Amino acid sequence: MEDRSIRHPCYSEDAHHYYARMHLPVAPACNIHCNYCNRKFDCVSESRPGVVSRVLKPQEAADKVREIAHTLPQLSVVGIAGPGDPLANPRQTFETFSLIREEWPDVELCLSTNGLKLEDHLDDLERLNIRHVTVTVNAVDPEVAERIYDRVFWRGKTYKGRDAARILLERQAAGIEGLREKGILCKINSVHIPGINADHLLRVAAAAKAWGAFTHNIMPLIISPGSLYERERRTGPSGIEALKVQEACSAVMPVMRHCRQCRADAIGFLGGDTASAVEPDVKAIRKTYTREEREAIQLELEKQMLGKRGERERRGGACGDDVRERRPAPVRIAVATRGNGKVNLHFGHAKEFLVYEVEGQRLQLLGVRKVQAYCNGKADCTDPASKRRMLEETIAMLSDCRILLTSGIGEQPTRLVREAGIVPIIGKGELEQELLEAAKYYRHLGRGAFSLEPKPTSNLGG
Ligand code: CLF
Ligand code: SF4
Repeated sequence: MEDRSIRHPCYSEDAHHYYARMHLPVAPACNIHCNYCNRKFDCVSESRPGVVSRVLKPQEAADKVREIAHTLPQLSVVGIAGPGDPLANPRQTFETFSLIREEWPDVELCLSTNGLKLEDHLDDLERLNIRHVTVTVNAVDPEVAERIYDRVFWRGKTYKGRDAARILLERQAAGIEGLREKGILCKINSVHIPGINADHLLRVAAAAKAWGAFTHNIMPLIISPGSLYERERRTGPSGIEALKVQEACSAVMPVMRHCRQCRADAIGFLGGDTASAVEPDVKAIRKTYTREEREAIQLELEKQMLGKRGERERRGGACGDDVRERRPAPVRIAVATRGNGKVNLHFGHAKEFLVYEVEGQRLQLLGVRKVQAYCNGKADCTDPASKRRMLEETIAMLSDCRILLTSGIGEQPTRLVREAGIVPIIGKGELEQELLEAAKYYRHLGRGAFSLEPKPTSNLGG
């Protein structure tokens, strides 16, 4: 069967290093009200769903796609994910998709919805050949859901409490079943809300499996300022808590680990974008690409990606001659990267870290730890005391990691990172290779007395 997701940066972990997506913020209205959302708040330094700088009209969105497709040859997916719910704005959403589909038949179209109106639009999705749909399902039990959703607007009426929850969950299930019948790939997103649905997410995972969903993306809660959850002083899960829930759910069904909780106007590689800006490396090329060049570049990237995957699979079972290499203890490594499968980001510029576990020759992405998102956009990033606090928070967030891989790090952060028992290593190369070498080096350190001294080859920061 054709692998429909091979170039989709969200549906394939490999693809996210090679291919980019763009979101078109054409859908301002929403038909439910989540207790963690307040779409009035718009801070360009933060990155979270439901936020957007400017809503576009369908034709403006189509023009934007043309501009980006010709300058970002890695663009493989165009999605609509807000800033409200795309299906609460069906005219804008489907008019935009129609324009894109007509002009760019090779681009994958993608939709993210709360699911309330999904069943009503299954035929539209099929007609436009939209093959990837995400539904955010935070609960499958109305008792849990009523603590997450304040209200639901359905068929001209507003529902609250248990009734609202029941309607939303029924509509979500019907819509997801409909996707399956039409052969449209479905990803389930769930927001992990400590104290509300953390334990319940296993049941959501089981439902996702029963629905035949492609993957389950469990995202740590990010609270919007002014939302009910902020007033209730709720907080998102720590990196470790998020990891625990993801691990538990991954026993039931595949879990997505590389989500960046994008804005509704995100453009570029996952983790490498800023609002409405092209990924810096690509901007520097200052070139426009024809359709043929785009396709040739994407094909070449696919070859590279599959080649790497093949290498990894061959390496997977292989062991070194040294018996001690056979079952080495896993090493957890945090990486600062802005994409392209490289270690290419300075620690001080990182707003997120990819956390990997390396065991022998096996690499597993465990998740993404965000820095800025947790400050809720409130920290004064220029004040030295705030900067120090953010630095300490960042290091605490990585406390379970033994190595930090980055393209550069200042003196003070190096000292604090080391004090936290994390070895900072400067890398500039291919991510996978750097991870393997860093883990090997760490194990080498561990055989003798553990040392935080710089590696003689000067690969350590300092
Ligand atoms: Fe956008 Fe979502 Fe499509 Fe991806 S995002 S509509 S499936 S193209 Fe991806 Fe962003 Fe996570 Fe969404 S990283 S928030 S999972
Ligand atoms: Fe906000 Fe999205 Fe929830 Fe609508 S579905 S209230 S936009 S988080």
